[in-house]
Parts: sequence; structure tokens; C-alpha cells
Amino acid sequence: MHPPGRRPTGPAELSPPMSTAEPLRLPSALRARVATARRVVAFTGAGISQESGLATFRGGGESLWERFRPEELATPQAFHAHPRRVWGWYAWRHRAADAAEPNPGHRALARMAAVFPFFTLVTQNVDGLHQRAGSPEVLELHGTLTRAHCGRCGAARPMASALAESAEEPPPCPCGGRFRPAVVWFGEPLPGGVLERAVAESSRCDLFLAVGTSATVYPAAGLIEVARGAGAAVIEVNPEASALASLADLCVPRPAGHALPALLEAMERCRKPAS
Ligand code: BJW
Ligand code: ZN
Repeated sequence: MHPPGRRPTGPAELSPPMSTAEPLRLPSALRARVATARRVVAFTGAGISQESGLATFRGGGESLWERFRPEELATPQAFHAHPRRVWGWYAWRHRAADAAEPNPGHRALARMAAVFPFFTLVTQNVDGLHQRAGSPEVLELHGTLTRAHCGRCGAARPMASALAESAEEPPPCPCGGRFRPAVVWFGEPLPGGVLERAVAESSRCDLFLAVGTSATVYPAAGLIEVARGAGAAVIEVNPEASALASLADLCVPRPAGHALPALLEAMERCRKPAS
């Protein structure tokens, strides 16, 4: 997007204040990129589900780390030391995700899949809301809250059945191990093949959207760097600048539930054949 030596150090442009009714005007260079883009990657984080009532991990307001630090809950060591506390936290999160509904941001991304020849949705979220919004395929980098597996033998079952057996402590597996949520904790590798596919798509996409992520957890956040390094145009959607906002060509400083439907409309306008 930017000739060598002319790349800005910060976002190229900031969108003007925007309400739901107000269309989003993309800068002309970005309109040209959107018009011809074949491969698009959308990368989402906890912020996209904030308007569905699910707390984010970090940042202002009600965050999931307010009472405990990450290493006190989302690590294998924490599960080993405090199985009831960690299981109870996931039981609460499972109930919250189950009760939540996809919001206009999730639905806009589901519809965006039809706008481009190749569209890949990569999420760090474990809440299943993209799938429930109708996204055809979702690469879940950090696993899912909908399943549990045995930490010893790997036997899998729905999280709902594990919780029905015991919501207070992780239920035992016949092998002598115990069930845990099928999510990725700090220090654990990401699910086999999923990160590789996400890296491959990010390294050959024309356009990369980073939505509702603080871009602080690796290797997931590195996808933004991969895409930018390979020459993709990057759009960030986040009311607060993420740690990698300086890599974006455009930052849309609005909640995803407002910004993504407007972005979808703007993209559809760019893709319409000139009459
Ligand atoms: C809105 C909004 C609205 C609000 N609209 N936006 C390099 C340096 C240092 C350390 C590391 C490194 N590389 C790897 C590491 C270690 C570690 C790491 O990254 N640590 C960092 C903290 C520095 N990474 C790992 O351990 C990873 N594994 C690994 O590296 O394995 C290596 C290995 C290989 C081989 C063998 C063994 C090991 C695993 C990371 C797992 C992360 N897990 C969690 C928990 C998942 C389960 C669960 O949900 O409980 O994943 S942590 C948590 O953070 C969760 C999230 O997916 C992840 C990212 O958070 P996200 O989505 O960005 O959310 P927030 O809350 O941070 O941000 C929300 C944003 O939304 C904010 O910016 C708001 O402004 C915005 N927002 N409302 C739009 N309405
Ligand atoms: Zn087992």
C-alpha cells in the first residue's frame, strides 16, 4: 500500500466519528485495495464479544483479569494447584457464553465471507459466537469453551456434559486423569495445524482486519505483523489503540458492533461494478 520509504509510523488515517446511521468512508487508497482484494483475513479478539455482554481480558471496564492475574487462572499450573477455582471460573464463563447472542459485529463478519473470493476468519475467542452468527469456518487459535478433554488421555466430551456431571470441580476421567476445558492456556502450544493455517493465510492476504484485540498475546498477535510484513493493508477496529495499532493503515476507533456493519457496507460499495 505504501511505497518503500513512505510508510507512515502510525495509522495512515483515522476514521471520523461514526454513528450506526453514518456510513464509513474509506480513504481512497484503501478503497482501491478493497475493490481488488481476493484474499482477506479477519482476526478477532475478546472485544468483538464485549457487546454480547462477555467481559474482555484486559483494558478498562469489567475485565476478566480484574480479580485474578492471568497466571492465576489460565495456566496448567493454576489448574493443577486450584482445580476447583479454575473449573468454577470456566463453568461461569461457559454459562455466560451460552446465554450470550452474537451481535451485529459477528454477523457482519459472517456476511463478509461472501464478499471476497477467499475469506478466512481467525479468532482468539473461545465463546463460539462466530459460529453461531453463521461464519462458515472459524480458525480457533485458543481452543473452545464448548468442549472438555482429559488432561491425561485426551478423551473429549462436550463441556456441557462435563459441567452437568460436576460444576464445582473437574470431573474425573476413567483413565485416572481429569477433564479440563479445551482451551489454550499460557505456556501451551496452539492446536495442531490451526496456527499454521492462520500464518499461511495471513502471509498471502491482500487485506487484514484486526478486530477487538489488545494484540498482546503471542503467537496470535504476530499474525498482524506477518500480514503487514507481507504487504497486506491492515485495518484495526478497536475503541482503544492496540499494541500493534501503528501497523494499521486505518484505525476505526469504534465498537465492533457499530464499525463492522458500516465497514461491510463500505466494502460492498467498493466491490460494486461501476455502472
Ligand atoms: C473492543 C470493544 C468493542 C473492547 N469492540 N474492541 C513473546 C514474548 C513474551 C511472551 C511470549 C511471547 N510469545 C509467547 C509468549 C508466551 C505467551 C504470551 O503471549 N504472553 C504474553 C502475555 C506476553 N503465549 C503463550 O503462552 C501461548 N503459547 C505459546 O506461546 O506456546 C509456545 C509453545 C510451543 C510448543 C510447546 C509448548 C509451548 C498461548 C497463549 C494462550 C492465551 N490464552 C488465553 C486464555 C484462553 C482461554 C480462555 O479464554 O480462558 O487467551 S489468555 C487471553 O488473552 C485469551 C485471549 O484469547 C488472549 C488475547 O486477548 P484478546 O482477545 O486480545 O483480549 P483483550 O482483553 O486483551 O483485549 C480486548 C480488546 O478489545 C481491547 O483492546 C479493547 O480495547 C477492545 N475492545 N470493547 C471492539 N466493543
Ligand atoms: Zn483420561
